[in-house]
Amino acid sequence: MCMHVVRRSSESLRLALPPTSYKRRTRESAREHRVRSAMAETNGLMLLNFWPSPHGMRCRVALAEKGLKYVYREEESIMECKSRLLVKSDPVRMRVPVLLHDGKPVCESLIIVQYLDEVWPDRAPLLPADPYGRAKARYWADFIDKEIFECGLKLWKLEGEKQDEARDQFLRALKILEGELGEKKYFGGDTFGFVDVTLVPVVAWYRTYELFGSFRTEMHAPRLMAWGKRCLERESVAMSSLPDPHKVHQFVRFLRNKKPGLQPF
Ligand SMILES: N[C@@H](CCC(=O)N[C@@H](CS)C(=O)NCC(=O)O)C(=O)O
Repeated sequence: MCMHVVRRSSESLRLALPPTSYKRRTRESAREHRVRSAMAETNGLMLLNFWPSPHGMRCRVALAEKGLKYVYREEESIMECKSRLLVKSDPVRMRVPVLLHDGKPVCESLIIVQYLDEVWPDRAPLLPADPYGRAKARYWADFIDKEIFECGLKLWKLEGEKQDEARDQFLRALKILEGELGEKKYFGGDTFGFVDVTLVPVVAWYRTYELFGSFRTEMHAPRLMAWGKRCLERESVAMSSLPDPHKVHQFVRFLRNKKPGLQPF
């Protein structure tokens, strides 16, 4: 019955449209159909991302930790223009990552990770159960955002004294994080948690930070390096979620060399 209705409606569509628009329409509806069936298998989840984004990597690791399937959509030319879906989903900042859940957008990586943890609290919980533990985890996540990833941008976007200042700030932050990790296996203790998810994209970015900032992380933060290796052994973090550090460096080098007024690197 249903099949019949579909066939009849597509036939009348074919009769009503000139041949080229008919083909375009059917191609579009085939694509929409593929997306709809993929969405049905994926808890209604879709991630808009750009592969080198450390913020997007967090979301991918959190989704993998929770064993959630999702539709992945790459914003291929985010530097030049944004897709209509991204503009509609985050009209204020138009930045990735954005998680769509049943079509509703959730923006900002740390908010996305916390949202996933609230909707699927029983699958690999990421935030501690007690309010004080949660407050502490959020404090460290905020520290990592500002002192590692925001400061990391300055390592490749700046030169001279300003870059030196950024390097000092970055290395100081690594030392502080070494202290916070201490002898623990993960920031979350024995279990991989919210702070680990927040910081782990640094593993794909170390090489870039080191080459632009002229330092060796190993010399300043050996415990963090060991932590990074432990994280990489997790299925959720293994290269399906984190890109090749060499590829990240090549990409950043390309961006930097396009910036006017800076020495090519
Ligand atoms: N605080 C945001 C940062 C997101 C962000 O900076 N996204 C970058 C990619 S890493 C972006 O979309 N840049 C494009 C633009 O700003 O136009 C988060 O945690 O999600």
